[in-house]
Amino acid sequence: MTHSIITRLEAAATATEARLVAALKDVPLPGEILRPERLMAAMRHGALAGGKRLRPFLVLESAALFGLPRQQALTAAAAVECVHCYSLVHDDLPAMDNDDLRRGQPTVHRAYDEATAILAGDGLLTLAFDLMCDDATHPDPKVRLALTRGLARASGVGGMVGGQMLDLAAEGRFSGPDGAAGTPLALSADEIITLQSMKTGALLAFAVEAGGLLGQADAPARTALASYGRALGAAFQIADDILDVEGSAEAMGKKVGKDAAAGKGTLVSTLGLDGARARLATLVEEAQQALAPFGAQAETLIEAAYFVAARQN
Ligand code: GRG
Repeated sequence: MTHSIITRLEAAATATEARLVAALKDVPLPGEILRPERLMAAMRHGALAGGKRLRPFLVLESAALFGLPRQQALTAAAAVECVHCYSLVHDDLPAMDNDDLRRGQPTVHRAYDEATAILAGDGLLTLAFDLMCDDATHPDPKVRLALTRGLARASGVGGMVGGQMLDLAAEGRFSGPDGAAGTPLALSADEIITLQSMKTGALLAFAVEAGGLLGQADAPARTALASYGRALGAAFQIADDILDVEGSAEAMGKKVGKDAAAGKGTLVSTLGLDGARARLATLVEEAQQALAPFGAQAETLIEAAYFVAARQN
């Protein structure tokens, strides 16, 4: 890992957090009546208590390929991070993963209560779309509209929310597509890849595509970014599956060993650890090749693919 990617990740995190702090103030915006203090505090807990800020970093770095200064891509980056933070708050709820720890801190429903955590997640999701529609996101309303729709498609029923639904079915939480109630489904590697591309890949890939939308990139550049984003998203999830087996709760800031405990099929259980590591290496290679048209300009995004594969949390 080079010093430069760490520095750039930290800079993206600092700038995004400043944008989130500004968006999460108690003072109501025009059109709002008042912002309940407890709700805002819970939202700040969910959005500001740590995190790598990888998705905002991807928005900023892909926008930089088209010459956009960081400040001009920051509102879109914060919008994507709000969706990510909402998904973590809701994923940790008792009805979902029932986790006590996230980013090394008590989860929002542990720090507050379940109903407040549900509303904090709802608030972060709606705030994401408020930010994406804001004039500060881009001066051209057509660009803002494309970003807003892209975010909705990546986060919604055919993306993250749909992927979470398939994930619950795979854990056998209820009657799955084959009618097996209460038992984990034996998914094929292809089914796992689809599920993961929805649950975690879609938002990561959108973060990359958002840079192209902000930069009003031409079709070949957008295709290259989409290929990179897909490979990166898949690599991120395999790395997560490997960390769930090999990582420590201390480094991860959350419980590990959850997939095996839930009897959940992952690419590690399907391909084995070595098979999963080999696929991870192939995906990193694919991500790198996808960015070839950008030459040396894409160095940071290429390094990001290596970072995602090698990360310890
Ligand atoms: C509840 C609608 C809904 C969706 C939840 C993304 C997701 C779907 C759940 C997250 C559960 C999880 C731990 C998935 C594994 C991959 C993942 C998204 C890890 C957390 O993302 P990082 O590593 O987290 O980018 P930080 O804390 O760095 O932001």
